[in-house]
Amino acid sequence: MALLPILTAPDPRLKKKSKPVDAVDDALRRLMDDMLETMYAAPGIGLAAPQVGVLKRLVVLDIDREEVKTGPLFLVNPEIVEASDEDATYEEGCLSVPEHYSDVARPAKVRVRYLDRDGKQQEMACEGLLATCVQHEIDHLDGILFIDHISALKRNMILRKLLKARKEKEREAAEGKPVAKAKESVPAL
Ligand code: GNR
Ligand code: NI
Repeated sequence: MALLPILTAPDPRLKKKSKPVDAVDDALRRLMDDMLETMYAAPGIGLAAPQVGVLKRLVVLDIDREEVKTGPLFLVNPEIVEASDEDATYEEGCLSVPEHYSDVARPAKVRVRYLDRDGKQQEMACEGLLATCVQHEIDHLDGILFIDHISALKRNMILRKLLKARKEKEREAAEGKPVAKAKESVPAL
């Protein structure tokens, strides 16, 4: 098992359409296990393969709330086959859009068809947070982030902040953070 680095916006790989998985084999199961471990460590309730730089239609999920407890779920080539007319709004976040949250309206109930960990076709009826999360993850497979569902003004503000935070981090890494050294040097003054 291994923790995988999670890509953050703006990253061109998060905007790409992922390719269908053609075989559910041991290599794919290994990737799913690493994704699940990465998701728990983050922590998050879902993770799509493109978030770890793998452009395959693959999602892991584990929702553990009072209303919904799913246990770990592995969705290969997931497809929405039915969606309710009625919408539900949740405040969404994303591991690829760290520290930003926005209300997003989506169909309140969906039916999803997918291949499970053994490559067997399954269907699952989803509502509440699970319905939101499944749609959020399938969006990732199509290069769509939750910020693509909000106003351009708000989206661009978030993207600018993420870019600024990344540049600051890169600059600190390049200069070497002198925190510990500065403290040590105080008594010597
Ligand atoms: O951990 C996550 N929480 C979350 C909350 C509301 C709506 C969607 C999500 S998914 C997110 C993890 C993530 O980024 N998955 O792609
Ligand atoms: Ni996400």
